[in-house]
Amino acid sequence: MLPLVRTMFLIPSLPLLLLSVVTASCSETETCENVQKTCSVIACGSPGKDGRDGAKGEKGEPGQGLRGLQGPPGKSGPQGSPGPPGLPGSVGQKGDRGECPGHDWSLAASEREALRADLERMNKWLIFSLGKKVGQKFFLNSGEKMTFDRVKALCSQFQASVATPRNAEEDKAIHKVAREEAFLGITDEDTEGQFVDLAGRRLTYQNWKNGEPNDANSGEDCVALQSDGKWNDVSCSSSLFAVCEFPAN
Ligand code: MAN
Ligand code: CA
Ligand code: CA
Repeated sequence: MLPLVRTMFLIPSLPLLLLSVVTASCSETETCENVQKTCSVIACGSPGKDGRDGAKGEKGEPGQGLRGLQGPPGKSGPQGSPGPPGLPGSVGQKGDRGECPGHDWSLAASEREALRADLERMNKWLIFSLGKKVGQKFFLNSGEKMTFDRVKALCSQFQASVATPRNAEEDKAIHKVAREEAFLGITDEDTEGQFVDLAGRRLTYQNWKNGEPNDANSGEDCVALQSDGKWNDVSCSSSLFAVCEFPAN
């Protein structure tokens, strides 16, 4: 190749001249020959400018080195929107009595007597229309039929107890108030066949119908005062009128 370049050098056209300048400058070196074997366009001589960057390579495989330490926790996020309102709280205690400065709340004796008389009259109306008073007891019928457990709960809700006759007079009064069948505050739930009041005391008075109590179907531990005025043991899950007894003066 070198003799060819020398021959071409004799013909002085510009491209050839350039090529020959390039080739001549390295013509005696082995390096240049090696370069020309691998890249025919490379011009020998002083190194050319850096080429443009190549296309971006494919993403590499994940590294094999040890995992770094966990970084510190990130900043807390923005505050969330407020939740729905909570359930209402329980009713608070009764407040102190209010004061009315300058007002005299004391009643004259005649006013107190008028009030007492009013209350007594109204109490009579109440007993006349709703219930029956015997001695220190006032019997009232709620007018609803329910199971024995519910009668107990209803009476205690009003600081009363399930009607429990201690004598014939109370028994008659409950019978009047009951209208139809009503539960009495008497059971043999604890010991079969042994009827006691709800405080567990022995009965002072009984008014069983003939043949009762019979614990029919082995499931009668409560007592009903029937329409005929007699007692019958019945299932506590029967639905009967609720008659409560209230302390009265
Ligand atoms: C009949 C009698 C009673 C019993 C009731 C139950 O009237 O056996 O003793 O309590 O049935 O429904
Ligand atoms: Ca029984
Ligand atoms: Ca019975």
